[in-house]
Amino acid sequence: MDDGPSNYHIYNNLCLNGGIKLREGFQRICENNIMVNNSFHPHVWYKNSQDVFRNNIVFTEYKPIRVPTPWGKQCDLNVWHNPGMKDTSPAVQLQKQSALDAGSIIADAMFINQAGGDYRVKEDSPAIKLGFKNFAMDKFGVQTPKLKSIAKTPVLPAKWTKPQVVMGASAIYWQGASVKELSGEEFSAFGVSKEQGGIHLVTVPAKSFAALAGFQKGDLVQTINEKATKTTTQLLQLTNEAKGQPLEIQYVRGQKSRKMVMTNYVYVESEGTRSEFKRIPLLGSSPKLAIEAITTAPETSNQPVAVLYDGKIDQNYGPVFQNGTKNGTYIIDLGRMKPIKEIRTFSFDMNGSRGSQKFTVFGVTDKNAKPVPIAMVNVNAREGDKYVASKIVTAGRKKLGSYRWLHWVVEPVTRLNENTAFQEFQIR
Ligand SMILES: [Ca+2]
Repeated sequence: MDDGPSNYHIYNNLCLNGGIKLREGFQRICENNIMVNNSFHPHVWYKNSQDVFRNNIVFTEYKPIRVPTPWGKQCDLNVWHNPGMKDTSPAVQLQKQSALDAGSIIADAMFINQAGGDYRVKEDSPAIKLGFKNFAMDKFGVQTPKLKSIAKTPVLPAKWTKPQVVMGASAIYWQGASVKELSGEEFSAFGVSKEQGGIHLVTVPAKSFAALAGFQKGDLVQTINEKATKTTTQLLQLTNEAKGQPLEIQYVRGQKSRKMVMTNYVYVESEGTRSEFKRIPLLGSSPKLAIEAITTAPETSNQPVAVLYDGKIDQNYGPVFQNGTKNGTYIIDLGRMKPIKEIRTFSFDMNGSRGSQKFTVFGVTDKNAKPVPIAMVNVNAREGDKYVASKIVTAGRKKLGSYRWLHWVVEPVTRLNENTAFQEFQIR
């Protein structure tokens, strides 16, 4: 609802991929709706708008734009659907967003038959306990038989196969170590204040860049080049911003602050462009390692995988994972173990939205070996960018490692959970 609509009652809607947006206005009651693969979008509300948002089921965090907290008269008793979750937990992130939602929860909403389009919830659903009421799934749209006969049937959205709520489900890697932000009681466990914070190195595998620099499991990285690393995003960004210059790192081990200088590390450069790449051009055939084959899991659509190593950048989808697919994986086979110095990835901003890149590259030495995390890439296409390029390198211009296979594990990059239109993978 755009531009000032007031006094509406919005209820019993099943939104297939779309969310519900309420722009500025007064006295709207939005309740008992389901926003599949999407959420609530309050935009530029007035203070004291008296709006109500309750007993809804959302699939992601809220998507607000400039709404003063607390949000309206009531924002509460909503369920953030997290498929497969056994228990329920308070929707802390929603509470942070609205400064309300004290009774809202994260839980599996227990839909009766999501794949078949029946989004009624089972009797023992936690949504019912909060006051959600099932509504008919066959009374939508036009009602007369004549109109029904010519009405189109909507396409049901792909079912989300993985929980979308970040609860330690998807790992974050830095220099081969898996890392985690501190929360709750962990601050005092490390002997640091909430203001200082830090990133916990949860595992530090032998021979990883983190281990080679001297880090150990349980270390807490607090600053890089004198800037705080309170979030994993900051940790990765500050590493990339150093562009190969030494990283002066302050960290905590055994409740004592320590320092080290890291010179051999992995970082990512990126470039968005309207036409030609200036800093990250396509490699010619000579420095490039030959790709023997690419397979994907699950299957991709639109174009064959061979376009990912034909040396060209198309204005097309490429072999793309279906909307909503998380952790789609491109598996690159180099034929045999080869030393790798650099990994380049190119994408096209198809429909002005699929150029952004969000993926982790893993190296695999043999069929039974565990994939080794090499680097995480997170680049947003800017307005007007036609293409995006990223480059994974080491600061010492040494090798990233020796591997036979590389796995590009990708995540959706748009609000509608669309995946990147990858155009070319290059390795040398
Ligand atoms: Ca290509």
